[in-house]
This record gives sequence, C-alpha cells and structure tokens, in this order.
Amino acid sequence: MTQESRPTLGVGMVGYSFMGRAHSHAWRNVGAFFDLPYTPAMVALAGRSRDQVVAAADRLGWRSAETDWRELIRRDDVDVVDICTPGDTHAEIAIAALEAGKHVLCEKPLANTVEEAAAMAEAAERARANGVRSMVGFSYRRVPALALARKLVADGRLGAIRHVRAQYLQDWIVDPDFPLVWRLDKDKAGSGALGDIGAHIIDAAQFVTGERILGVSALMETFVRERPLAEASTGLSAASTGDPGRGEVTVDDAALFIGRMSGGAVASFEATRFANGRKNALRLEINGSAGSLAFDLESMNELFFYDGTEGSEAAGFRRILVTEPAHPYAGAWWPPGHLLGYEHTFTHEVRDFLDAIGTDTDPSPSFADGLRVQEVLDAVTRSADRNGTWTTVGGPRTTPET
Ligand code: SOE
Repeated sequence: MTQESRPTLGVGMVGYSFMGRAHSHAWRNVGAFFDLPYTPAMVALAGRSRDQVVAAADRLGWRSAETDWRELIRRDDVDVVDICTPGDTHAEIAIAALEAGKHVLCEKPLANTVEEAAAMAEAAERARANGVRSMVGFSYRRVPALALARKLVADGRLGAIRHVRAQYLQDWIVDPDFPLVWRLDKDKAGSGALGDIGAHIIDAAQFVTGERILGVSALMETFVRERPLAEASTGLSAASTGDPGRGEVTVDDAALFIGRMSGGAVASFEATRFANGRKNALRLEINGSAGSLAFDLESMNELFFYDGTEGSEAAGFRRILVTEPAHPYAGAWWPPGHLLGYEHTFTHEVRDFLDAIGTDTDPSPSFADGLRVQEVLDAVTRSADRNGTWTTVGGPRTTPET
C-alpha cells in the first residue's frame, strides 16, 4: 500500500520537552521504515506558552499549535492523542481524550497514583468497547534485544526462572546545585527515581519473564533534600537574581527493593539517580535453571546469553549482536551490525500502536499493564514507609502487612 493510498490518521501531541521531541521524531520517520495501515499526520502540538509551542511545532514538524489540550481533543482532524507531559496531567488528559473517542498513547508511568491509574484503565476499557485503543509508553519493550530476551525466555531457553536482577542507574542530579526541576517535585512527578526509572525496570522484568511481581520489601532515600529553585518555577534566571532561592526535594533519589515473582523467581531492583558515572544504565540479568540472559541499555544492541545446557568445555556467556533481519524490528532499518539507538524504540512504539489501531487489536502495554506497574510502585512506597515491611502488590492499602 503506498503512502498516498493509505488512510490518514491525525495525531495531536501534548507536551514538547524530552519525550515530546522523542515522540515527534518517531511520528516523523515511522512511515519511511515500516509498512503502516495509516499515514500519521502530525496535525497539532499543544503547550501552554503560545510563543514556545509555536516554535516547537515548527521545529518538531507539527502543522499547527494549540495552547489548550482541550482544544486539541475537540478537533475533528485529531484521531490520536499522544501525551508527553509530566505525570500529574496524564489522568485528566487521557480520560478526556478517550471519552472524546480519541486513541491515546500516554507516556510512563501511567499516572502519579494508583487511583488515577485505575480510573485511566477503566476509561480505556470503556473506550475499547467502541474500538478506541490505548497504550502506555514503556518504550524499552521495543529495544530489539529486550524483545529477543522475552522470546528466548518464552521459548524455554532459560528453563525455570530463579533470579531477576534489575537496575536502572543514572547520575544526572549528583550535583547538589542541580536545580529543583519538575522530576524532583512529588506534586508533578508522583515520585522520584522510583516512578521515573524504577517503573521501567518493573515493566521490563515483567515483560521479559512473563511473570508478575507479587510482593516487595523496599527502602527509599533522598540524599540531597533541598536544591536551587529552577528558572521555570521562579520565572527568573539565576543570572538576573544571583540567588533564585532554594526549595525542598519531595521525592526519592534512590529506591531499592526485593520481590517475589508469580512464577517462583526472586527479584532485586535498584533505581537511582546517584550512580555517579552511570548515565542511562538499565541493566537486566535473568538466571534460569537452564541458562541466563544479561542486558545493559548503554550497549543496547547486545544481549548476552548463557546456555547452561552446553557442555562445560564450550559454555560461557556469548554476545548476540541483535541487528539481524530475524531479530525484532531490526530488519526494518539497516544491514546487520549497523546499530540502533534510543530514538528507534519510539518509532517501534508508534508503529506497533498504529498497527494495533489498524488491525482493531489491543496495543501492548495496555493501561491495565500500566496500572499493574503503578500498583508495584505503590507497594514499594508503602513498604519503604514502613521500614521495609513486606507488602503485597495490589493488596489492601490500609493495614500493614505482617
Ligand atoms: C529521566 O530519568 C529519563 O528521561 C526518563 O524519564 C525516561 O523515561 C528514560 O527513558 C530516560 O531517562
């Protein structure tokens, strides 16, 4: 089907910062590399400041700009709403868009609370009855190496899963004078490292193993408890004032927790923004009765596989360069060995979303999957608030677990 013969699907996006730029890149190039049931039209970008959103729309390839997301949702030429805003706005925008009959792609984590995530999942289920589709943006599921890892586990190549070892290590706020940006404000972000990068390793662990986290014991820490106010919050540049003032950090800098998985595996998770020297190191190691897998996002085209069924003479972790046509997504891009990057995962994400809409099937991960991650985040926080008390995921949230 040529681009001209495909029906058009109008896309409207809310937000144009880091995720807005990554998603815009994906909408711009997905049709050039994948056969799609629709041609996505980048119809409108919404943001609060007219000058800034007009400039961003021009720079990122959007045909028009709106200063109110409600106007974007009201437009007849918008069929899909892509939410790339901080978590405190996800529920209101997603539910309104779903009720207006728009397909919704919402960035992770789904929401800032379990209550919001549950309301979003219920709205998604109601909209689904009318053929309206929704997806949450855990983009790392679309790293070819992690999609391959899931296949190898599902094919039984690791046997029974015994251990899941997941880390997400960053260091962008180790400087105590890094300003108090929205990701460090509980009202905007819901939590700190836990919800921002911990959500990724929770979803990745469940995605690769096919198991669910049943219960956790956790601790959380905030190393730097106040920081200089960011320009965005004061409207004043530090240069003009010299001292922008300081504000309280209301979220975690690090979250560590252990857990039990539904298939019997035991798991350890570490999400931190204080792993000095580690820039974006999502690391996953899965140990099974028949073998192991190891992945590091900072070498995202590689997957290390240990086949424990080989004779010891030749056994050892071997490096799979996940760039072959037979590997997930890889064949759409370049010849073997010509590597993919962080941005390609977003193209894979919008491609799969458009494919699900075009085949009238449910995108994955669903809002229900996003709610499940939110319940783990909530259990981690409740456990940490009670000195690591073992806490059931999705369990009662009033009385402490024994
Ligand atoms: C910051 O931690 C961040 O941008 C996350 O918000 C993204 O989800 C992750 O992909 C990269 O790091």
